[in-house]
Amino acid sequence: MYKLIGRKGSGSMAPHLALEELGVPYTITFVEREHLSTPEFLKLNPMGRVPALVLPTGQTMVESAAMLAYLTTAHPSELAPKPGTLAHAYFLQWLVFLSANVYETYLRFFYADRYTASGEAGAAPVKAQAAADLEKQFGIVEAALLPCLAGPDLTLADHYLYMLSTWYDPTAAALYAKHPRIGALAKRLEGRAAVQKVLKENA
Ligand SMILES: N[C@@H](CCC(=O)N[C@@H](CS)C(=O)NCC(=O)O)C(=O)O
Repeated sequence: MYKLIGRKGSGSMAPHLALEELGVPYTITFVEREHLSTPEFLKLNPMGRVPALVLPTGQTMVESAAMLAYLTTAHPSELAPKPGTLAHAYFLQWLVFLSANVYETYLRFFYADRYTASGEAGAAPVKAQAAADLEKQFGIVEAALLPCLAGPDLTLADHYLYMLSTWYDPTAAALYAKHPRIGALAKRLEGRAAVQKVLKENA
C-alpha cells in the first residue's frame, strides 16, 4: 500500500492522479501547511514540502516528477511509454521540464516574497517576471503537444501538465483560451473517471 501525503489542490495532485490511474492500492492524507514544519513531517521531507510518498516497503520518496517516473516504471500501463523507447525519453523530458521550470515558476509567482530580500517592493518584479516566464513556458508546451506531450498517446506527463494548468491565474479557462491544445488535452483528461475522482477529493 502506498501512502501519499499532500495538500488539496497542491503538487500532490500529480502522484494522486498517477496512483488512481494506475489502479494501485494507496491512501491519501491531506495535511495543513502548519504540519509541514513539524519534526514528524520534516523526517519525511526535510524541505518541508508536499508531496511525500511512503512506498509499500516503508521508505519515503519526494519530488512529484520522480514519483511519476517511478510509479510508471514499477506499474507498467498504457499511460507511460516503455523504458528505452524514444517516447519514454520524451516522457521523462517533459516530466522534468514541467517540474523544473513550470512548477518552479509558479512558486515564484505565488510566493514571490520568498525570492527577494527587499520585502514587498522586491516581490512585485519577481512576480511579474514569473508571470512572463509562465507565458513563455506554456507557449513552449503548447507548440510541443502532438497532441500529447510524449507523442500521439496520452501519458501521465499529460496529467502533470493538467495539474499545472489548473493553477493558472486568474483561471485555467484563461490559459486554455490562449493555448487551445492545452485546453483540448485538459478536456480529454477531465473526461476520465480517475481524474474526476481525484478532482473531487481535492475540492
Ligand atoms: N519540487 C517539488 C516542489 C514541492 C512544493 O513546492 N510543494 C509545495 C506545494 S505545491 C509546498 O509544499 N509548499 C509549502 C510551502 O512552501 O510552505 C515537487 O515537485 O514535489
